[in-house]
Amino acid sequence: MEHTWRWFGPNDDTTLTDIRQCGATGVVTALHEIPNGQVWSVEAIQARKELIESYDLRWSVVESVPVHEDIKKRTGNYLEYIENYRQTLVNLAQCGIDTVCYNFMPVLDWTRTDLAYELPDGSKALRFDQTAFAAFELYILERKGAELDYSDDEKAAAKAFLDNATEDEKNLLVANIIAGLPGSEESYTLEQFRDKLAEYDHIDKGTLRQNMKLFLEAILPSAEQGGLKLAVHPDDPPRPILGLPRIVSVKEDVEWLLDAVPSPANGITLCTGSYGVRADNDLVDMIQQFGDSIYFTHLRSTKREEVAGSFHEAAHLEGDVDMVGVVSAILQEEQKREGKGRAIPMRPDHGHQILNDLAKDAKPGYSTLGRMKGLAEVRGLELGLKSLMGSK
Ligand code: DNO
Ligand code: MN
Repeated sequence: MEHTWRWFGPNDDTTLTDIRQCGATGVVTALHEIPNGQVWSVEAIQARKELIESYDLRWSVVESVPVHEDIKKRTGNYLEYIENYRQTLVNLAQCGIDTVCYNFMPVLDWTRTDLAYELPDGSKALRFDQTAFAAFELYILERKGAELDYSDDEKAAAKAFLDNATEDEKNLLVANIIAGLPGSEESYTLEQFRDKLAEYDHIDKGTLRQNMKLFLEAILPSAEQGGLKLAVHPDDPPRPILGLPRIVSVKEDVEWLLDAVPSPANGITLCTGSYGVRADNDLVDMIQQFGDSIYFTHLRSTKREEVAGSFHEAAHLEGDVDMVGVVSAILQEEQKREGKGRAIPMRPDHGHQILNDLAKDAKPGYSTLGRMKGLAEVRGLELGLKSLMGSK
């Protein structure tokens, strides 16, 4: 595996020097300063690449080139945005970058309700509390039709949650959901959020799939020509929320995707923390099945809670993800590729807020020390497994 680290650019508190010291050799980043939908110029890409290389690191993966909402809905300026996306891919390829992560989640990127969930040892984790989310959806957002998705017991629990919450807690819950987590391109007020959701009223799963297929058909030939691999990130959490369709959540979705637009440029990001929230996603099985279409991995674990749909982020080698099984399946896939292509880039994805980072205003999920711990643990696991497998 190639050990990489997500870096949010020159303003990130975690510096490129820190990243090297944490044990990564590759950087995962994006030109976050360029507004969603605009072309990334060769000059801008090249300058960022040279900066990274001047620290003896490599720009391993672009995460993400964001997909404009108009493309997902096929409304407004979608044709122009698709063309800009294609041009950005051509420019990235020209600069020698070969892997691009993206996602196709409507309106929101990843979603959590609690960004400072205290664990028994005093560290903090990110959490998705389904009851809090229901409270938001049913009684704060008051989305039409949402009540249909909930049982009477769930509604009562959501109501009780809200009755017990202070104004500050309610405001924080709303902000956590709609203000945009690190890496999200969008951030909304409650009013804007209602409008954005309404724009999807006529878009169901089938339509969203069709829109994704048409988008990929338009960009994949250029990606393929430039030797680029696209790696779609799964929905997080991996299920429909807020009445929005979600189409990259389970194994069948990936089967559909790879089948709908066959191309060596059409691949996936195996994010174990996202897919792993569902007990019916067998990660080892997915790695074996999608093997040569996996171009990037996010390794972390989650712990499902008692209330269905609720989970929090666990330490990298704990929780529900069988990390030993996952890493050994990835290493077996790499063995199969022997000689062809490069090591599969992995990043520790999120980490807990621990030690000195607890006193800092760290980006949710992206504090330095928690990710350093996660990377170190996964690297140790990898080294041990490799030695058992008799490979280097
Ligand atoms: C969260 C991330 C997501 C992911 C995007 C990929 O930490 O895994 O923000 O980067 O969804 O496009
Ligand atoms: Mn991820």
